[in-house]
Amino acid sequence: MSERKIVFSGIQPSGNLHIGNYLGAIKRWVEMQDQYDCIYCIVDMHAITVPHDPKVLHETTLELAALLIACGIDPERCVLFVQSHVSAHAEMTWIFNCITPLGWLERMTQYKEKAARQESVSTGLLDYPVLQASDILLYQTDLVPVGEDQRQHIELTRDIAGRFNHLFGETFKLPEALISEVGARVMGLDDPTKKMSKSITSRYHAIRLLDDPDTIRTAIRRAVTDSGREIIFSDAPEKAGVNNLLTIYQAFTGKSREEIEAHFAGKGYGDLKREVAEVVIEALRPIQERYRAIRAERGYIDEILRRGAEEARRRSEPTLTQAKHRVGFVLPEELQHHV
Ligand code: ATP
Ligand code: LTN
Repeated sequence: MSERKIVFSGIQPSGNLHIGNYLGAIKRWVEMQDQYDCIYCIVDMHAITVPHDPKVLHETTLELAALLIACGIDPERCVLFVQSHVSAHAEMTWIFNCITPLGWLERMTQYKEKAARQESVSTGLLDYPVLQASDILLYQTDLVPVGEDQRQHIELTRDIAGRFNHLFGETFKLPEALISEVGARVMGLDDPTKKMSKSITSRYHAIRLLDDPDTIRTAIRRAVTDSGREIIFSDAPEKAGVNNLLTIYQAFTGKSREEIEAHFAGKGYGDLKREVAEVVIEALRPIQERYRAIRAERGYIDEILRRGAEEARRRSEPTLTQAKHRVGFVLPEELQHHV
C-alpha cells in the first residue's frame, strides 16, 4: 500500500456533472485506482465560496457521491470522502492562510474570472486555492490529476508547500499536476470557445451525466459547428466546434485521430453529430443504471462516506499535527506521538 504513489483529487458538488468533468477528471480517477493509492474528495467547502442554496448543496453532495461510485470509483480500493467531514482541511487552511501572500491569490485566473461574475466577492472565494492546497498537502500527495484549468492552482500549492518548508522545516511533499492529453478540455456545445462548465446553465451548453438520450441527441444536434464541411481535428478557431465533437468522440471510443478522420471522411456534419450522440448515450447508459440502483439502496452512501472520512482523518492527522508543531503550537498530549 505505502509503496504506491499517493494520488489526491477533488471535485465540487455543484451539481450538473457533465461529460467534461467525466472525461477530464472522473474517468481518469477510475483508471488510476489500479495503479495508485488514491484519495478522492467531494469538496463541499469549496462549493460554498460562491452563493449557494443549502438544500441544493445537500442533494448534489449525495448525488455526486452516488455518481462517482456509478462511474467506477470503488470505495474498496480508494478513499472517497466529503471534505467537511474532515476538520483537518479547515485547520490546515488557517495555517497556510497565515503564510500565503495576498498577491499570490489575487493573481489566480479562476479567482479573477469567478469574481468578475459575482456581485459581491467573499473572502472564501479568494482563499479557495489555499483550501485546495490543504486538501492536497495534508496527504503527502505525489500526483494530482486535474484538468488544464487547475494547473495554476497546483503550482500555487507547490509554492505554499515550499514556503512552509522553507520557513518551518521540511514538512510537506511537493505534488505534481497530472494533466491528461485527450479530453483535457471539453468545450461548450453552444460556444466552443468556452470550456464546458457546470456553472453555465444555458440549455444546450453541456451534456450532463444524467441526461436522457433525447436530451443528448438534441444538444449535440444543436452544437455549434462552422460553414465548412471538413471533419478533421484542427486548432483553427473556426473549427473549434467540430474539433470539440471529435475530441468527445475520441475520448469515449479510444480510437486514434487518424482512424477517426478516416471514418468520417466524405461524411457530413449531420452524420458526425448522430454518431457522437450515440457513442455518448451508450457510454452513459450503464453509469445511469448503476446510479439509480445506488440511490435506491438506503444507507449505502452514508456508510461509504462514514468509512471514507474515518480513513481520511487517520491519514491526515500526522501531517496536520506535524505542521502545528512546526509553527509552535503546543500539542495536546494525545497527539504528541506524531512528532
Ligand atoms: P465550475 O463551472 O463550477 O467551475 P467545472 O465544470 O469547471 O465547474 P469543477 O468542479 O471545477 O467543474 O471541476 C471538476 C473537475 O473536472 C476538474 O478536474 C476540472 O479540471 C475538470 N473539468 C471541468 N470542466 C472541464 C472541461 N470542460 N473539460 C475537461 N475537464 C473539465
Ligand atoms: N479546484 C478544483 C477542485 C479541487 C481539487 C482539490 C482538485 C478542490 N480541491 C484538490 C484537486 C485537488 C476544481 O475546480 N476542479
